[in-house]
Amino acid sequence: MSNILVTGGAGFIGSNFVHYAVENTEHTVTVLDALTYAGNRASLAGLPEDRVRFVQGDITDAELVDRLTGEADAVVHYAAESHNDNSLHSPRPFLDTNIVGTYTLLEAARKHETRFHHISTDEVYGDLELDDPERFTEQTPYNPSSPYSSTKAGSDLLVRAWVRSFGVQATISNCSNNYGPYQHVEKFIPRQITNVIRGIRPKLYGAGENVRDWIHANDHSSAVLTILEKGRIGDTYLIGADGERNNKDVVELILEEMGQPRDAYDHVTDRAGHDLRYAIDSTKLRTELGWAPEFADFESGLAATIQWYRDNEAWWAPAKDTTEAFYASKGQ
Ligand code: NAD
Ligand code: TDX
Repeated sequence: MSNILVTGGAGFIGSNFVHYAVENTEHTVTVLDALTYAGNRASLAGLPEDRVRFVQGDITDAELVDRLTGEADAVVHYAAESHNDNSLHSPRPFLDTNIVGTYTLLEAARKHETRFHHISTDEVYGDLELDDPERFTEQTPYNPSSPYSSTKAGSDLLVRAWVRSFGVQATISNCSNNYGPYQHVEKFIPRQITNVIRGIRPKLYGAGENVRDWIHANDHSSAVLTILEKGRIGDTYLIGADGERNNKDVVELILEEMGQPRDAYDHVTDRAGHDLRYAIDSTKLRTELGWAPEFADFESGLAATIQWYRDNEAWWAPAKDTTEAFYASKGQ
């Protein structure tokens, strides 16, 4: 049994990881989270106090990070500014958290010789054509498009350098688009579900032909635990569940599942520099470490996610109006 320091553990994927680790392992968890607009203490409600400790603080606070890392057996680093649209409007926090925050954690992991796992994204590879025969692999060259993905790419490169230059015991994973409970209403799937609940028409950027490769957050969690236990130090692993869908199909599925006409959505102003397609080849993780996704059926996972948002309006309602007002100000 070990103590894992989970940065960003009050965010979407981090909180899903904490729930998953409590249910499926013996580990204890310390969450370090600044509770930005994206963090929510309520996402950790109901977890046993003897397994999960919550510390509110910033990953750029070197003294705090040093102390907590010194107390941990491993660090799993989720904390980030994570939304592409915000990065186009206000890039500075992305540099502070994603670059300086990762640097601060790496220095602590170096000093205390702590096992470090860095959570990253498929967006560092840029985008694919719709008919590209090859998907992203660990060998694909970095080619990020947005302030968000470029700062994630920068953080990955810092991890690689700290492994090579200072012997930090780190691994990296780059995952595709996650869906599931506790995702902020600014993101595509929760935005459309909560719009329908509120009687607002879903909003599709451009023609809706952009493809994302969807994976359930629990499958991301099981992959991260697998890499933490069995991954080769210094290596990168791509995480994906063969879940490619275009945005138009996803909106139509949501509308159908929620008993609305499939065409009851609006086309709105497209995202600047909008990546066309992401697709992950996760062969390395599957063959070398024996991982496989459990939630392979996107339709049933989406239906369960819709039900979660129906059942948990108190969790998402406080953020809904400000989020929609921000989108409306940009014609989205
Ligand atoms: P999120 O925005 O929902 O959560 C981020 C969390 O980090 C929040 O709780 C926030 O309070 C916290 N945080 C932000 N800045 C901080 C700081 N300076 N110090 C401490 N805490 C801070 O993000 P998410 O969607 O859960 O993404 C988590 C990680 O997974 C990110 O690193 C992201 O790049 C990566 N990722 C996300 C996806 C996806 O589909 N959402 C896919 C692949 C990879
Ligand atoms: O209202 C919307 N309408 C719409 O058509 C929103 C919010 C989004 N979209 C489109 C843009 C994308 O093509 O849906 C797709 C998904 O958008 P997001 O949820 O913003 O996700 P994306 O930009 O693909 O990035 C996500 O996956 C990779 C996460 O936010 C990142 O943190 C992760 O790295």
